[in-house]
Amino acid sequence: MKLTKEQFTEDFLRQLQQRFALSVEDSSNYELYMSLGALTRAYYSAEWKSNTEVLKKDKNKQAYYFSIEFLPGKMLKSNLLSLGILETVKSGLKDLSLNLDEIAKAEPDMALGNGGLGRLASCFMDALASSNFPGNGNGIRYNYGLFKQKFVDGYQVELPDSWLKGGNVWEVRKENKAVNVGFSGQVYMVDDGLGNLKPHYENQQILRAIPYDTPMLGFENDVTNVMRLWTVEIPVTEEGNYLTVEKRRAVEDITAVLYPDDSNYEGRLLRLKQEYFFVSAGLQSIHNYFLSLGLPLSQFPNHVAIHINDTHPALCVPELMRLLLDVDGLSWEKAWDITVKTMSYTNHTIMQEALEKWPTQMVYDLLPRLCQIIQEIDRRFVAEKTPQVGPSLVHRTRILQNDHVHMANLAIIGSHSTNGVAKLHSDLLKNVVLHDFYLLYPERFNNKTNGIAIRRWSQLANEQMSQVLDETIGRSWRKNIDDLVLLKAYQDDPAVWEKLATAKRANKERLSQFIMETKGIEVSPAAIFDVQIKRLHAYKRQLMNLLHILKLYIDLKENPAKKMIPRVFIFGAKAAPSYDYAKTIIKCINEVADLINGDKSISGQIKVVFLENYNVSLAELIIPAADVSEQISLATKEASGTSNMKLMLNGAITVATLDGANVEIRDAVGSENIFIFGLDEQEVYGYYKRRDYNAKKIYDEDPIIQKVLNSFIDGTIPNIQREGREIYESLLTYNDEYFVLRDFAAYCSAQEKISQHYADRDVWQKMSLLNIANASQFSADKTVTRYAEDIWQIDPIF
Ligand code: 26W
Repeated sequence: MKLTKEQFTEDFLRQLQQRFALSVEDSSNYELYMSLGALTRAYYSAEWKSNTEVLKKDKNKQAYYFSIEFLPGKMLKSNLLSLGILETVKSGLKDLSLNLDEIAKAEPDMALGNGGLGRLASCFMDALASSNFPGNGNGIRYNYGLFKQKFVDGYQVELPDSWLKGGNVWEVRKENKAVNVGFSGQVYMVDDGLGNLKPHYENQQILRAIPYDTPMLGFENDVTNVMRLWTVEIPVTEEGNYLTVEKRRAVEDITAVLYPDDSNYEGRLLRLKQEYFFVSAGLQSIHNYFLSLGLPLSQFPNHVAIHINDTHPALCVPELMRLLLDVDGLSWEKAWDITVKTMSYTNHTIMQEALEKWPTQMVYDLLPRLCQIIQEIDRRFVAEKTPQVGPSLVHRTRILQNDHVHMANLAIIGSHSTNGVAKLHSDLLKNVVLHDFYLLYPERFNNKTNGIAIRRWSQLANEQMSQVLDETIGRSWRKNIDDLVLLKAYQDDPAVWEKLATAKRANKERLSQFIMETKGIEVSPAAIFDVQIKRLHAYKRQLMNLLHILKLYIDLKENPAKKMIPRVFIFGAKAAPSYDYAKTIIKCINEVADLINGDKSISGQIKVVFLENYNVSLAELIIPAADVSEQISLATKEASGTSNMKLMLNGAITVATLDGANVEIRDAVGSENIFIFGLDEQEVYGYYKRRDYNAKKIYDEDPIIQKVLNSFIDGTIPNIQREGREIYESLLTYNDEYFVLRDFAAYCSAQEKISQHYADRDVWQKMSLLNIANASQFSADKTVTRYAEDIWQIDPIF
């Protein structure tokens, strides 16, 4: 949009007065933020309206991304960037002696997600709009987002995230689009007098689902899609509807809190309620919209694509069947054909403990009609497939097994596409994890490597680097991300290396200051900033990072004259509140940090910083300052990873196992510009097959590992009597589930190589430059375009 600075300041001052009756001098950052947000909303409202109208008139096919998590972070600056007015607003505010970054801090992070899966959903929302696709989100408006993390005595403590308490400028409540969602009771099929069986419900609990729409703006293209999030309310009925406090609470609980588990399935009734609630509300609203277009139902899949983001929304399959059967009166065959053509599914993890399976009885009690439909889908699947492929394959792939509903099976059988999120991961799905389904439906399997919203992770997060890029290759990369490759032409240009190094240094200084302010730890921006930021999980092996830190520390203690290139090890990670082992690792990292940071004898050559409350905003601060990107999961365990892509884009060099998208990052940058180490997929499966992994033997034969592990139980690290023992036992008594000890030596030598390379500034800068230059292939714009073309069959329309 076009906006002069003068127009902006005038609009802004008016907003401030109208909203809060305040002048700039008397306003808090929060008031300034709310006014700026409201003004931004006003700036995009016309285009939002016209987009909605165009879609309704042209009846274009739209995609709906059903996800139980979205993790957008802050939206003020990204909306201003998309509108093309970020610079104007910045300088307009400056004229008023205000600072946009300070004002933006008043916005709470919208953290309705745990980690990779939720952040990916938000990167996709950005990419869909920016690539002109009509694609919308559908999810839950949790009153409380992911918990806030605090450390008390080195332990993680969780605090509630009441992000809505100050109001949310971006959302719009759509009362007239509310729908009813029914739970429990009994259902009977009754003849409607015309020979059709219709469900008759008794004692059903009816709840109201209210949508809140948040526009998702495309980058400088006037596109606004919608992320629709649902909140539960108690319906007001004509005869009145008095509920006790307890009953009210039970209802409101449905959209009260985000479950903080990112990989551990727990069969909790409330979670199942959440899943059905947003699935049913979303599908009903899509169904209503479709009916309003006046098209025959057979056309449904030509106008609607529904994406099931992991299994949490897999009830989309039986719920769409229910609408087509019970509301529209279609035959089973027609309804099934439409459903399969409409649905597609992404798998995000191979971790067995994350696979959802609900007790059939629980599904029956909560969702009796849906359970009938699931049973019928299962019955027909068995009847159709058994003659084709025999009973044992059918037995392994059917939806109902051992009195449980297997959600992945439901999602695969009820959709036309199943994809993994990186090449390696998709191959594992085909060949190992979902091999039986691959035998049944080979044509349904495909790969869609994850991607990131490049604009947020460069233009917004890293202004310093973006400016160097502008000066070097021109500004076109800001819109055409592929133009980042133009940077390759400068790979041997010391002047460009120098500029990029200066930008990195400025970002490191900014982070150092933050570390000083929040943790009181002094770190030198001249040190290597070595970063591991992701959820805390045993398979991600933060523990291996810690063991390496201890090795370096022990080395320095034993050889006081030794000089190393100083390193700052930076961690950001939340543990699921019920995940004891992950919390143990947090405590150990914190104690090691205290020990090392306080030890004057090593002259500050190592510092360890565990930043609290890792979230999107903190990622935006850490990533631009990183030199080294730790991607060290056990091969086969990390489906893709996406922080690996963000760090690469910001010029960090990756130390990685051949896991997830690391493999494709290596292919993109070349083996000489990444540090690969450790077991590969074949070797990991070799150990599983032979069952001959022996951690104790590795320990017995390696004096360094002995020293490092003994430090956990011999008092070297203070205050971890219980935790140190737990770690020690997990590795030696319980045989080191994620092969940390097996990969440790290779990891240490990769780390040594990193130090050597860093010592040669030119070598390092060139590697860093090539990482930036090759990052565009991981743009979410490309990823969603592949989804649009191969899976959803939607066209760019705006
Ligand atoms: C039932 C509990 C539960 C909740 C969330 C199980 C599993 C999940 C997610 C699927 C976990 C997740 O976030 N997976 C991550 O997805 C990212 C986006 O595709 C990948 O980059 C990560 O590798 C993967 O761990």
